[in-house]
Amino acid sequence: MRPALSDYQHLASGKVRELYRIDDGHLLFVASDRISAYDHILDSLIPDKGRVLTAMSMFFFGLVDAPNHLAGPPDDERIPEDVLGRALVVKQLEMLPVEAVARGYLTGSGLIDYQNTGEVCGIGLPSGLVEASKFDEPLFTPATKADLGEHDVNITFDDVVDLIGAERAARLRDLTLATYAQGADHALSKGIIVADTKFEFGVDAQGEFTLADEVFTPDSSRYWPADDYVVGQVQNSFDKQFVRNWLTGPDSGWDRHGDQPPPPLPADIVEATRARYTEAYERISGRRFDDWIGGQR
Ligand code: Q0N
Repeated sequence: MRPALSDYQHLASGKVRELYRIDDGHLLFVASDRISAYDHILDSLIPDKGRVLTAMSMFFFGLVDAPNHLAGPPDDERIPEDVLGRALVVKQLEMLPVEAVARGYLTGSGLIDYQNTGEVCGIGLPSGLVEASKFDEPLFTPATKADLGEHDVNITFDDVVDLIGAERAARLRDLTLATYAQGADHALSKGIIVADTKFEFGVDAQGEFTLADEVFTPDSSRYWPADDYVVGQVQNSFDKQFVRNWLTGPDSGWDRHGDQPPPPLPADIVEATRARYTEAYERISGRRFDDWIGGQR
């Protein structure tokens, strides 16, 4: 008999993820079907999104060399029925107070900082870079976690040294860049550019640096279709482009710079977005999403 979710103490909420306490040393990490766009959590759910992202994260935990926080299989008996397929039993870690970001391309807050200072996180860059420029070597661009609803703040490597010490900072940088290279090289071989990604690391009871949270999902990373990559312009999002186009197009009636929440998505936009998530998983993993847990229920 599986437990109910209400048997577990709720510990933390992200925009679209939740964390519960199972017991001393174990947590339940739950991915929802919620989706965000333009810094809003939409009222519409994307069916299967939580299961797809959980399947993707599991695939990449298996692909990369870094130790991870998994503490049981995806069908673990400690996972409640109603979150089966979108929840994982994980080891409780001592989390590092740094968002470990790796960037292979210049975009987002990296581009803003570059345009203002010529640097990203204190790293001086050549002049002439533009939106979506590929770096010669990926950058470690740490940030500090902001409160819910706020944006993370980019910090320098020296700031990381001040937060966790020189030895841990160097280890965090090296592990972040090595892990990004492994995941991004694999995704690119399947036609998806992972422009950047954010990891959360913790330290386990043995002092080992351990990957936590979700890894290489389109929520923690920018996924771009490799076929359409053009330097100098904003790239399409592999997963959210239908949502963005509809929200900013003539049919939504929504002003993204105004003070209203976004309207619910039409069913065809929901379905197209669901199909994009599934396509990304199937292309990257080489597995069928129907074979993931919960697919036959
Ligand atoms: C932890 N966060 C931030 C889920 C994601 N294995 C762990 N051990 C201890 N703490 C954490 C983890 C993990 N994963 C991670 N907060 C605590 C992101 N959360 C926000 C809420 O939803």
